Amino acid sequence: MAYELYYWPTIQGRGEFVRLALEQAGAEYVDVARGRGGVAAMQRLMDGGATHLPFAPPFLKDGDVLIAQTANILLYLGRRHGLAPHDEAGHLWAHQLQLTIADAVDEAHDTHHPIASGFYYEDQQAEARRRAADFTGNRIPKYLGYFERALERNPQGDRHLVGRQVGYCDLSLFQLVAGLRYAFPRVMTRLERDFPRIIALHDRVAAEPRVAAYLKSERRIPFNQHGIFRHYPELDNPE
Ligand SMILES: N[C@@H](CCC(=O)N[C@@H](CS)C(=O)NCC(=O)O)C(=O)O
Repeated sequence: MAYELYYWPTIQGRGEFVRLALEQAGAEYVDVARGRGGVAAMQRLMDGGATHLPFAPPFLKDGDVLIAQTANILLYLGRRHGLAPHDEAGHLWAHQLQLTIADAVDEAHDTHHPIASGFYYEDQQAEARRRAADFTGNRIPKYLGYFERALERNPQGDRHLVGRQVGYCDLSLFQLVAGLRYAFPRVMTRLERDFPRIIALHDRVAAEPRVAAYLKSERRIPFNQHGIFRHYPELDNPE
């Protein structure tokens, strides 16, 4: 039976981390809200149509199993599709890395919405500038420095974050880099030379046959100004 992925239909957002795992696994899935069911089908589950109620998308339905929270979904898929180690320590390490990527994604979002998601960007622009200056000056280097070290210390080689084959953390790190490049191109141009292992991993993931086919397909919608990663030139502070 095909997985059902529920996510907002017009943005990559957090759904993209799940899509990349499904695509790399070669798993059959239906992107429900992009299809005939639309957002209404997604809303129905959140409004009480499910026992294990999701708070927010993305969520994944596998028959009777309904799972929300991006890192939790990837924990589930990782085990089933060989995208994470099976032993407990390796499995938890992959989950830890994924939760850290999730933190970085939250902070990337907060650069353009530092006060509240419900307010317009224009009504929090001054705070956004301050937040983005800190994110680009301190937080991106700290997060990327951490993942660079994690790659360097992988006992099975620096081509992957965990183990010796492409896993869901590698796919997510690829997506984090892609998002940061879209949102902060000038900052990233300046920073990337400090993180050669991450950039090499990004390029290898993009060249994985299933990922490459996905990136060229219509299923991969472009980054846009409604997603988590948004490009506001005034926030792309290269200093
Ligand atoms: N921690 C959750 C965050 C989920 C989340 O914030 N989803 C967004 C879309 S990317 C949403 O629709 N949020 C609605 C809300 O928070 O009210 C995850 O990683 O899945």
